[in-house]
Amino acid sequence: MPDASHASSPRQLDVAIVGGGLAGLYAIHRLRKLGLAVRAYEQGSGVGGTWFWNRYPGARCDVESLEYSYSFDDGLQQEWHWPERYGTQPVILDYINHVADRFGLRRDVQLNTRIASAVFDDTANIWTLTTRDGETIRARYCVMAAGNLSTPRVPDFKGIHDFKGRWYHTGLWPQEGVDFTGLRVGVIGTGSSGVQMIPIIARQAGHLTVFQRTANFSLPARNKPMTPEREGPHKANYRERRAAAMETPFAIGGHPRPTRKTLDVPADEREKTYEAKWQEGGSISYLYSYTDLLVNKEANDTASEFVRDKIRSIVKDRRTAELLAPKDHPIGTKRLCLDTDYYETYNRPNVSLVDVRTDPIREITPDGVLLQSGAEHALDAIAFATGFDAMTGALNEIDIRTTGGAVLREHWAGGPLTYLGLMVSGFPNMFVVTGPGSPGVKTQMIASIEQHVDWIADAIDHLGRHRLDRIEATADAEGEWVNHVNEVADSTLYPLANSWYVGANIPGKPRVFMPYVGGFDRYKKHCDRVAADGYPGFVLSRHEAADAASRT
Ligand code: N01
Repeated sequence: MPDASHASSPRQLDVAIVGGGLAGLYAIHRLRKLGLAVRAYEQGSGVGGTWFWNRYPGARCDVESLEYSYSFDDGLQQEWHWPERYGTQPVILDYINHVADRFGLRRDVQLNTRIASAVFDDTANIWTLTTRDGETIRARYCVMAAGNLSTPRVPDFKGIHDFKGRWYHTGLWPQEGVDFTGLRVGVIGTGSSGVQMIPIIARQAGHLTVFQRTANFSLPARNKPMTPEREGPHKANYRERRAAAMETPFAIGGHPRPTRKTLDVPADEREKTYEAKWQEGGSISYLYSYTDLLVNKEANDTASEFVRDKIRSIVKDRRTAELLAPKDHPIGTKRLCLDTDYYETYNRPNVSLVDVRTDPIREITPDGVLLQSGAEHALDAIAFATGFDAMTGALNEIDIRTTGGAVLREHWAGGPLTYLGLMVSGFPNMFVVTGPGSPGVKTQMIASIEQHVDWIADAIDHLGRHRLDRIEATADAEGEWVNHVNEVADSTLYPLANSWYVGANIPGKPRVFMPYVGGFDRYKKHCDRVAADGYPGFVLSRHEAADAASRT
């Protein structure tokens, strides 16, 4: 029920921020420094976004923690100690809470609050946001920091609500955790979440059945404790390292750029390189073996086949190994998974792999999973690792419109349209952090968050200093940018994969390649140039109503 007490006194802000994850928190910090009244609205009962919700067993970042952390404050990055090469979900959530406390951000975060609608009044030049509880907020600017992988999706399986056991989704994992000891457990989905979770659940469960529709490439993470020898030199040159990361396509430093094309290198030398990278662990290093792995199919085949052979050498049952060896997409064109003992897990006597590509799931029965063939797998619990309505899901769940008649869901009906991934034509003063059309999800995400929030803060500051109060992307600039994003994607192997990058995991979602894959370095330079040149592609103006008000 709407709470009528809110209705009479809308909160007045300079900037309303939707989301209290890594992006929303940094936006509070950065925009507050401009003297603006800001507030973030977060649907969770704590800050942290992705790292608040994704508490499934084994959840861990696949970018090294010395990279995957905020860079905006040197004191913060010097004092925080990461205990391992890759942060676990609890450690990353601790870090985010530490940041919230250290910079006094909590006072500007409103938890347990879901934004239901955001309406821009073209005449008054004001956004009005309404929460699910009926509170209204009025703000000059709106920053959508709602996340790219924040709308969990469980497939619409018939019978799911009659299942007698318990079921879970990785992105909505219970805070108190789940004890699978001795149970017959099914995991549906083998993307990054499934691949991280499966080895841990296998150690607890009586029996684990993995339902795989598409095999994914996974590389060993080779996680290990942080050592002073690793941490000390990194922190001694932190600023230089961060700056160097900005000059790379993935915004991740520490990996020398490749210089040679794959097929220019003799096969035996290539094998040695792939082997060294496999032993080193991590995905960037492997994809950085040669310059052309993501643009030349023949080159990519050599890297893909190396990993398929590794899978065949680890997994003892030949049929299982062949099912696990991906053959439908080039390596790296879907998000590469990082794992600890994923393939080894299939050698356990209590783990079985079921191919639901050839024999799809027909329905969930009260007792388990029923396949089209009639085979039934009896289960006590099901863990859905079936992913998210990525990149557009969170914004499309909010009713975003203008009094002039623009409706975001309609504008994006054929796929998301943005200029630079930062703004949408027809929706003035609404910024999107790391949205579709930006490289965010293809990079070290916190670097992309900082780059976007800094750009947004600079734009708002620029408006204020020029006595302007309205910025809007033009339809032409948006169209040209969307074409550019597509052209860049089409020059790579990415479109060969059915991935969430193209919305393939959501039935009926328009198939559009959403991230910008031209590289963080190129993208950042372009955004910087746009700002330095006075924001071509945007219309900046002083709103007439504000003008009139200032004259009276
Ligand atoms: O989701 P996904 P995710 N029947 O979409 C399957 C980030 N992340 O949560 O490929 C059967 O990748 C689906 O099959 P298919 C990271 O960016 C990061 O794992 O559509 N199966 C697929 O196997 C990642 O890419 C980290 O054929 C069905 C799986 O479910 C992103 O989040 C950790 C099905 C979904 O895989 C999403 O990863 C975790 C159906 N009806 C996540 N529907 C780290 O930092 C879907 N599937 C390590």
